[in-house]
Amino acid sequence: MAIDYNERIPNNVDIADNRRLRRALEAWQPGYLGWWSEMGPSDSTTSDVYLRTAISVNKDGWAHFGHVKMQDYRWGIFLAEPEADRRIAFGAEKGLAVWQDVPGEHRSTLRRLIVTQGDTEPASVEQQRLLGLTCPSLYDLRNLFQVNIEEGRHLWAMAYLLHAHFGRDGREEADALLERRSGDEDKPRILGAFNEATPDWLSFFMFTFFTDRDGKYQLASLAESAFDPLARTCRFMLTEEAHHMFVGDTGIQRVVQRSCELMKEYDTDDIAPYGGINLTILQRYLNFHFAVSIDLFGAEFSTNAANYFTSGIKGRFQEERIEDDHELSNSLYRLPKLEGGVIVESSESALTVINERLRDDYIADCEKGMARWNRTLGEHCIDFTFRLPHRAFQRAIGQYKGAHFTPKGEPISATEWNARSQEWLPSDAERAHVVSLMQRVTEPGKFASWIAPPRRGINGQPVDFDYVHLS
Ligand code: BYC
Repeated sequence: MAIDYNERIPNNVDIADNRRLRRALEAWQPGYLGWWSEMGPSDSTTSDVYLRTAISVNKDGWAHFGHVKMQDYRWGIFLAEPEADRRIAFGAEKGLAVWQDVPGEHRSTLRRLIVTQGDTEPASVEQQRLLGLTCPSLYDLRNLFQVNIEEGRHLWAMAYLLHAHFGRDGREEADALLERRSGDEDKPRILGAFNEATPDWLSFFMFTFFTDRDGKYQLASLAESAFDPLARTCRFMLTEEAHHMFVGDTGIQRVVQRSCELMKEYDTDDIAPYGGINLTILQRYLNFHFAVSIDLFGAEFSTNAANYFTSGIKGRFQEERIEDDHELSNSLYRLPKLEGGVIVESSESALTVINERLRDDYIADCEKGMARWNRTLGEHCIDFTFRLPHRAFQRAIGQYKGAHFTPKGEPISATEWNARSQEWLPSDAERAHVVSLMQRVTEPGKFASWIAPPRRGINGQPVDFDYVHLS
């Protein structure tokens, strides 16, 4: 499963043997490179960056480190190794052999899911395009570029599936992935969170913690798919995704740590005058990013999701570890349900609330990360606790859309929401303060005033390693 970097498009799927596919991908490549130079990280082309590149998909080869000029980076197509005699693990065809080609009856559904997944990847690169200009350190700049490069590769992964399995309409969809733009009024990206701005590094860390984590759960569900090429693609993408969440998790932890240090040093909760970010502002950013990210799981009650499951297209998180019949025709699942403006606990057909089950798994994972930030507060004896807002807070998708709730989940009127939402979401002035702190730091081992250094460097390198040679 070694990857040959001498090929025009490095890959482990033998595109050399398939002339039509190779030509189609080679025809898409210049468009991709054009998109990257227009929308990829600003001012990065001549930088020499300590990047992780996959040289094979197995354990020893997927994380190869070394300085690479951004303009020389080679994106490729890598699928996890096939599993011999893999069987469908759930739904009506449970136990049958997985599909190597797209069954005609599932073609449009699969294409739509692959396009939705693929659309998020370039979107996030577009959202993060200008962050390099205000990096808090070389270490962080390197991590940003690593995340961007890999999101670009994840776009390749989905574009490959479209080209290889969906003929002409697949090619058209792959082209359209390069045409939509995050936040564009006329041709926006598909899902809400991917049209929000990422104007500062605090937003970036929140995004990589909360929104990339949606990526983990969606990819894990698609990694269960009966469509084996999709499952194998997502399995390999998941190995890379872990680093993106690490960037968010440790990034926020370092901001919390620095805020605690400044609070102790100046004996005040208001550290804004000393170049720090107040804990209340961090909580408001957290509220915003959590709410936007849980919308990405779709509606609580979803016949789409039930159909994906029954037909074997998209499973649950770690489907094979769940102990049930994997068909769910007679199973119930408990969830909060909005009835007459009030949230009640209800048992519903497990099949129709698959999206909510995945959201539950995601929320439990977010809680673990947040507990680590709270531990940092505890270590500094600071009497403050970060909390995830209630899932009904500030929602734009599903049953809570249009209703108003406090972060504790109490229903409130639109008037009260309008009067109080600034208590819970970052104000324009707070956002402006965070943006004002974003001053570029590029001396190895030095960090901006609002963030602590990491505990250790990348791949065993020291924290003051020359992670990026700026040109
Ligand atoms: N925004 O029945 P429902 C990542 C639409 S992140 C706008 O619940 P479904 C990454 C929905 O399309 C992971 N529209 O839908 C992270 C439907 O429209 P129609 C991305 C939305 O299909 C960071 C209608 O509402 N991957 O990888 O069950 C950096 C009814 O909804 C939204 C995926 O999402 C929304 N948030 O669930 C880089 C996996 N939510 O049919 C990368 C693929 C719902 O009425 N996608 N709608 O026209 C899916 O599995 C599903 O499409 C969704 C939605 C889970 C998103």
